[in-house]
Amino acid sequence: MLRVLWLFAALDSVLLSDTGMLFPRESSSREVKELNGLWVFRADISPNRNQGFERAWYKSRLAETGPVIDMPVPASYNDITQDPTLRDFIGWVWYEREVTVPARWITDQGVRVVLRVGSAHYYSVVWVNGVKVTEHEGGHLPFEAEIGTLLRKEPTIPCRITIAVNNTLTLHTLPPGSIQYMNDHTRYPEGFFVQNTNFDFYNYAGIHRPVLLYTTPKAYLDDITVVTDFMDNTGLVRYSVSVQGAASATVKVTLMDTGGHCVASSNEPSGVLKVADVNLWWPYLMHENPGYLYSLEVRLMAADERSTYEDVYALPVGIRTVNVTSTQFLINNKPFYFHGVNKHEDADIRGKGLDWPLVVKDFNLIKWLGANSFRTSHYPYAEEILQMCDRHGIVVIDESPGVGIKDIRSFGNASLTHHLAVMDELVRRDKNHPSVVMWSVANEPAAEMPPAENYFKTLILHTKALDPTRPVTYITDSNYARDKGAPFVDVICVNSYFSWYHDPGHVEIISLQLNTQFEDWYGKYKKPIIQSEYGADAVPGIHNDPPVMFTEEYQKVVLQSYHNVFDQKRKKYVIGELIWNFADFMTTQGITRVVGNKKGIFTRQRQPKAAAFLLKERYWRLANETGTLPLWTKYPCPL
Ligand code: BDP
Repeated sequence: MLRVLWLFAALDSVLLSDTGMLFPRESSSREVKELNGLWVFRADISPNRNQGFERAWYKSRLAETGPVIDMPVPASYNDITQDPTLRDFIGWVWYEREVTVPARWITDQGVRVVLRVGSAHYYSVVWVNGVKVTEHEGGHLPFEAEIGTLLRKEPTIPCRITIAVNNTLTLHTLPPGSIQYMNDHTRYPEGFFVQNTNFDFYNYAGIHRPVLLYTTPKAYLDDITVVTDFMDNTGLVRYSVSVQGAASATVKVTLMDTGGHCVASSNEPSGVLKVADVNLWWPYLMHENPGYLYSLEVRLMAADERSTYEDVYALPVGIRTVNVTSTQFLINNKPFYFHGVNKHEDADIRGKGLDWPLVVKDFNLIKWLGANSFRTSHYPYAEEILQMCDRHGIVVIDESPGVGIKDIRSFGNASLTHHLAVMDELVRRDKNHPSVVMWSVANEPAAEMPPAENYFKTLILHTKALDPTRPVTYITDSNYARDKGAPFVDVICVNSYFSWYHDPGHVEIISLQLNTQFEDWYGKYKKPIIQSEYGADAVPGIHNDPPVMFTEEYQKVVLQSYHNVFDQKRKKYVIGELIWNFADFMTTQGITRVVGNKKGIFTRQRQPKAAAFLLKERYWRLANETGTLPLWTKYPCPL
């Protein structure tokens, strides 16, 4: 065990940062340089996986210390080569890229140059020209470091960026895992170990999201927070701006509508903007013009003894409210029914790497399906995806990577401290997205264990303190009577797989068992309920009628049986249904998985199974019944 755990022990603990994490955007004062494309790569295959650190691979070009291969960024490295040891590799891998930085970024002392990694799974250490600039724990959120000061020390050499990434999961990581050494040398070779996990998706690793350099002036807009509300026809945008690098500064904020007209402005760093005749942000299928976004243009002016600085940042702002009653989920005071999907960041070849063609295809499929929402099961997705949700009006339940917390040792202080830090990072990144309407702190933890009560109470109260404007939940699968965390959540989210993991083949029991599930949870907690997962595997192209498990027919009949009960309960306190899963996805190998989980209504290549057509019919029916169709559906439409 110790042999792999040193990976973390050797590193400084991560300090919580109270700085902002604004998405890098170009403006008249900011430049962005993407570093996506081919990087140089090597996995550290030494027995203790530590040769890279022992021999300081970061001090020179990676190609000078051993063999290297091409590796695309962003992408998981696992499925890129034909090498089975790289697919299932556990330990440190090394990425490197040389960049030529525009000369003015270096010569102008008034410029900050920031290196940003959208995400790398799981633990990262970053060097620039051999000097460590940052490290980060967590595989799904961005991290960054100012590197301009360093580059100015040696302005003539190119900027060499080295990133070491380790995918090892321990009892205290999120998600948790454990490394198991097999010490019976009659059965396993010396040093043989495996990574155990308690979650049902492949632990893809590498640099999963864009890496980029961006500039800001020395005095800069570090963070912006907006909270929105409305009264009658007037929108209210409560904002606050935080500035770094200036002792005194003036801030001007202007809220523009989509036509570029100023609708409100102020010269204060915080305050409330009033918007007459407000265009609210509405979900897709709830309004004919969903996803309306204003632009909050923030301008900072500051000066020091040497120079003056101006920084400009434009933040998209959707004006909407979210409220929960004991039976309803309200967006802009109107009942919202989640008819949506659970997803994964997952696809052939690129694994969990951000891929624009895939992202756009998925949004087209979501809209085709008539879905109005998704949950970021089981970790935060790329911020680029949330921006798409903001624009298209797709409602999001934003989930932390707290999945597979099943071992009692993962409920201890070390785990809780890290989980709280992840919630800080998640809220800091996603707080301004109108599409995000609820935080989910975990999926299917062992919520019956005694420490779960304190763990979830602390975690949920902390998340509410970070963001008092959104409800908080975690996703449960356990018995309502034993669930220690449920008293603290705002919305009960329940996963169940009747006639699949229980009573296999017996779809006739679904109606009774699902009814009991809802009545039990509602009876005990009097909180609205989302069916946050349900479904069945279907291997595409396998048929049998009468339906048997793993056929397309069986998947359909399971869905239909659930829908009958949803239709009774949605008139009462059930506020949503999210199918498991949008698409087939890769998992660890095991006897219950045939090249991954096949509960997708689309294949991994995004082709529909029979269930997709069933769901499409239902979702459009729900939309017609409960919502307002977008303008384009009134024209010859792509349905
Ligand atoms: C649920 C989990 C999900 C799994 C699903 C399944 O939340 O991650 O993929 O079961 O087994 O309990 O298909």
